[in-house]
Amino acid sequence: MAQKTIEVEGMTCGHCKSSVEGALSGLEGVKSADVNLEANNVNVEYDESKVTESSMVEAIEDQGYDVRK
Ligand SMILES: [Cu+2]
Repeated sequence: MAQKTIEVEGMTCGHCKSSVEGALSGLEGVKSADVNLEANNVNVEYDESKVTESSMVEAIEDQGYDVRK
């Protein structure tokens, strides 16, 4: 199991938090996703044999947020 903190721009409220967490949790291989609104990031625990960082980034961007790379 791998863990990563992804920096995300544009999350402002509980709705943003649940959109991003929901999108990530919906990916196969993501065990948990926890958004920190104050830090503008999301901490993910995932199985790196099942999901790549780029598909997680894509899932976040699909919700309308920018990922700081
Ligand atoms: Cu919001």
